[in-house]
Amino acid sequence: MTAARHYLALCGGVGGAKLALGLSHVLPPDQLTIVVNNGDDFDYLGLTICPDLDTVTYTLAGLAHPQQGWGRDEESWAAQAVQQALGVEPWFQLGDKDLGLHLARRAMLDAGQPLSAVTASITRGFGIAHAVSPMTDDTVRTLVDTDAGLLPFQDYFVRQRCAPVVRRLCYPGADSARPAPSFLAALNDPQLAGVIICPSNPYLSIDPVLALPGVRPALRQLAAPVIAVAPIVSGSAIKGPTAKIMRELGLDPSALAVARHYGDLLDGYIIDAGDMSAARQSGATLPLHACDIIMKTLDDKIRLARHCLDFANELAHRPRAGG
Ligand code: FO1
Repeated sequence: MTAARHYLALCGGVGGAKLALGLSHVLPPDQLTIVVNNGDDFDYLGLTICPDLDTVTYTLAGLAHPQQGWGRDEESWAAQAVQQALGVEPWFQLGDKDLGLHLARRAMLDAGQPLSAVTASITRGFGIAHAVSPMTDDTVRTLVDTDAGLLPFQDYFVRQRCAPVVRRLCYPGADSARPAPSFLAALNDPQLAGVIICPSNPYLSIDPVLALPGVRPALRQLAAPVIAVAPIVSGSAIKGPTAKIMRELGLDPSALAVARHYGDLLDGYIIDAGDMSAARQSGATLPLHACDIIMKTLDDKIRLARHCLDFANELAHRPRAGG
C-alpha cells in the first residue's frame, strides 16, 4: 500500500474554486489542502470580508450562487433593504445568509481565533470535510495602482468595476506575513505529490500567495511537481478582468504569457486544447498538457481535476528539466 499522497491547491476566487471543487470530488480530505488568497479581504461595516475564502467555502458546500460567482444561492436581501430604506446605499452587497457568516466570523475573530482556525470552524459548519485555509493568518491587503490612484482591491474591483487602468499591483503586508499553519504543513509534507495553481487571476489572486516570504523558494525546492492551469483560453479571460489587466500591464493576454509570469515555479502547464498549436509555435520548453479547461458542469470540474493529478503524476516520473 503506497503511502497516502497529498496535494496542495493554491486558489483565489471563482475559477480557482471550481477546480478546488473538482479536486475535492477526486481526493479524500486527508489528501488535499486548499490554500486560498486572502489579499482581497477588507473590513466593511465592522465585518471582516473574506471574498475568496467565502467563494471557495460556498462552492465546496454547494451553496454558491450559480451565475454570480460570489455570495450564496437562494439569498434574501431584507437587511440590505432596511439599509437602503434608511438612506444607506451599500456598494458591497451582503445578503442575509451571507451576513450570518460574516457575523459568525466577526465573533470568532473577536474571541481571538486566527483566521485559519475560524475558517476551519466555518467550513466544518457547512459540512466541508476538506482542509480550506487562508494563505496567512496575518494581514495582507492587495492594492491596485491605477490611473485613478492607489485603490484598495474591493474599491477597484466592485465599486469601480475594474474600470481604472491598472499600472501595478502591490501586496502590502505580504513581506512580513507568515504562511498559515496548514499551508506550511502541506509544503513540508514528505508525501506531497503535487502543487496545483488553480485557474484564478494570477495577478489578483495567486501572486499574493506567492509573495509570502519563503513560498517561492519552497515551491522551487519541492521534489513534487508544481503545475498551473491556464486562467485564459485564447486571449480572453474565462471570468473576471484577467485579460484587461494583462493588456494594461503591457502583457499579451495569452495562456503562455501567464506561464511566463509564473516562470521557473512551474514544472508543467495545462492549457486549453485550442491554444496548443500557438504554444508549440512559441517554442515553449515547459511541459504542456492540453485538454478542455472550461469548467461549466461538475463533471467538467472533476475531469479537469483528474487531468491535473494525471499530469502531476506523469511529471513526477519524468526527470526534471535542469536536474
Ligand atoms: N462582487 C461584486 O462585484 N459586487 C458585490 O456587491 C460583491 C459582494 C460580495 C459579498 C461577499 C463576497 O464574499 C464577495 C462579494 N463580491 C462582490 C465578490 C468580491 O468582490 C470578490 O473579491 C471577487 O469575487 C474577486 O475575488
